[in-house]
Amino acid sequence: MIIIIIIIIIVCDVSKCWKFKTFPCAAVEVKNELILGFKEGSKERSELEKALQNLKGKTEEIPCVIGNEEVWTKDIRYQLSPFNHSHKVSKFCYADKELINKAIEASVAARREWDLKPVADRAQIFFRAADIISGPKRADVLAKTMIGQGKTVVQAEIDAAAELIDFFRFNAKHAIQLEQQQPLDSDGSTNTMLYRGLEGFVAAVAPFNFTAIGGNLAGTPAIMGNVVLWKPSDTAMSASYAVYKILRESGLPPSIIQFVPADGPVFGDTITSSEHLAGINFTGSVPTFKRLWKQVAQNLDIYRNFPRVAGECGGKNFHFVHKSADVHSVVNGTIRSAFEYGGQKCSACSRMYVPDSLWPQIKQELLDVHKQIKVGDPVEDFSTFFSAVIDDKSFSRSKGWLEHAKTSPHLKIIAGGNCDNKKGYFIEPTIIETTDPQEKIMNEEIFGPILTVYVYPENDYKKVLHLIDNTSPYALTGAIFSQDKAVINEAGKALRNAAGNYYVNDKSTGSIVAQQPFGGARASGTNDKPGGPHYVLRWTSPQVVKQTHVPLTEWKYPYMG
Ligand SMILES: *[C@@H]1O[C@H](CO)[C@@H](O)[C@H](O)[C@H]1NC(C)=O
Ligand SMILES: *[C@@H]1O[C@H](CO)[C@@H](O)[C@H](O)[C@H]1NC(C)=O
Ligand SMILES: *[C@@H]1O[C@H](CO)[C@@H](O)[C@H](O)[C@H]1NC(C)=O
Ligand SMILES: *[C@H]1O[C@H](CO)[C@@H](O)[C@H](O)[C@H]1NC(C)=O
Repeated sequence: MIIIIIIIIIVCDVSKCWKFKTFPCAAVEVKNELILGFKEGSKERSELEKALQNLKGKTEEIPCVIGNEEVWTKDIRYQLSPFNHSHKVSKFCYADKELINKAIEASVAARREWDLKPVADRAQIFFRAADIISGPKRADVLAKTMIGQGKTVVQAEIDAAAELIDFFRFNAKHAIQLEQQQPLDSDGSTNTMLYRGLEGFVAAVAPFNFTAIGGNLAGTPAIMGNVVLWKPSDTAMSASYAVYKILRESGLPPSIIQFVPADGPVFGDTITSSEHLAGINFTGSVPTFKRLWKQVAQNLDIYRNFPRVAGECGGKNFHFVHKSADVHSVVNGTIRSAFEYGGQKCSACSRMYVPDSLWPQIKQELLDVHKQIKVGDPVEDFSTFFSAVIDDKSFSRSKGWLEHAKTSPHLKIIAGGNCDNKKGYFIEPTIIETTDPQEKIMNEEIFGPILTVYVYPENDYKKVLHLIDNTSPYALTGAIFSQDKAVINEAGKALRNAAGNYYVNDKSTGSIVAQQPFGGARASGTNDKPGGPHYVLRWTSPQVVKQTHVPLTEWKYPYMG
């Protein structure tokens, strides 16, 4: 009993809790969602198989949702299944400028009431949505992520179930806990920090590669009292709409999140021309992010507030191998990091540095594993390791890199190298060796299943650390493999600015909400670390209220006497 009371005091500083009536605030206990195994014969597997079967050959119709109204425009688009592009997964429409402006008006009109709701009430909606995804809708969201975005069972599970559920639960918890961070009181007066939403709307521009990111981009600002225009990715439409509907089913009022599929530039131009733009939460490419930021700068005079511009862009993530490394970890970690989800994660390893002494062994093991990697249809065959890349644009980009590798004098393909888009957008897992560590394949983002290795003279490792830091404009993730403590220390210092998420003896991917909050600096983005407690602060504009409870009795100061 005593222990419980002490915990309550520590967790929520009781006096403030009473003051803000959020008691019992210590009750918010959140754990990471368990990742299910989907073994043959398990309940989750049979539910998933049923959900996949239900979607087979079907085309879902997805409208724009503005306020409470489903709207169709004439600009019709289709989402294709990456591994079977003759399957139209969804039919949707682009909102035009006028409709986007309508969405802005509806949002702004709904803002005040939403922002005045107690945070605990808003958070409840997201806890409920997390429970629905964790339970009755898990299979549906997973199946849509698999068929629509080409994910395997496990990749869909860690994204559309585990990560999304974690984002909703932890961000709701962080939002509630933030209320407990309050300023000091003084004799005769009390001070209160009100965590207001931003005055205006937040635009959320989501990528295709994580169903969870779409939900978080739109959801987290809403938990904090903001209204949001969500532009889902064309190639993640079906899973995004499922998440949107779950949020509504969980009690999210209309107009808090507007579901606005749109052409990127039309969306960007329209939101940045509104005086009500209060923030942009973006995930996508560097050029698109820079374009948005420049538009904001150009329109600065029209805004009521300085819009907050936050973005996560790409990466050119490295694995650095020291001669003291455990070779099995290097091989297993690199295969997963470089090839899971076809390398379409911003954290995927795409450049590796290996000492010449270890290269023969590492190369042999990489080639052995490479032979076992199954690429194909993740629905027909659950043992598929990864599937097709997302669309024809992505396919052409990877194909271009394979052609480059075949013609560049510094590059040699040692495994894979082929591609085929007859049925789906398939790229073989490809391993390339480079003799030039500054070859452009070592510094530009690829976003496909292509890994390039530079073999260095074992004793030059200090130079190589410097090289890693200076090769690419990105600084998202990176890993070092070494059993030598001094080297681990030294590398940590040399690579301090080379990655926002840095791994020692682990692969460069796989961050988990609340364990490894995620993000990088340099060209990789604004490093706001979604998945951590700081993240919610980006979406609030606090107001401090000082209230004095005694009369003001003087206007003169003592020194004047
Ligand atoms: C691919 O999609 C088409 C159109 O929905 C369908 O007829 C065909 O059976 C699918 N192929 C496979 C292998 O699922
Ligand atoms: C990968 O890890 C497994 C243990 O899970 C080990 O048996 C295997 O040898 C490793 N593979 C390689 C190529 O090192
Ligand atoms: C997802 O893909 C986009 C490109 O569309 C990329 O910019 C982003 O970094 C990726 N995010 C993650 C978490 O993989
Ligand atoms: C916006 O949300 C995405 C997805 O969670 C995240 O990657 C990005 O860093 C966010 N921006 C901010 C301000 O946190």
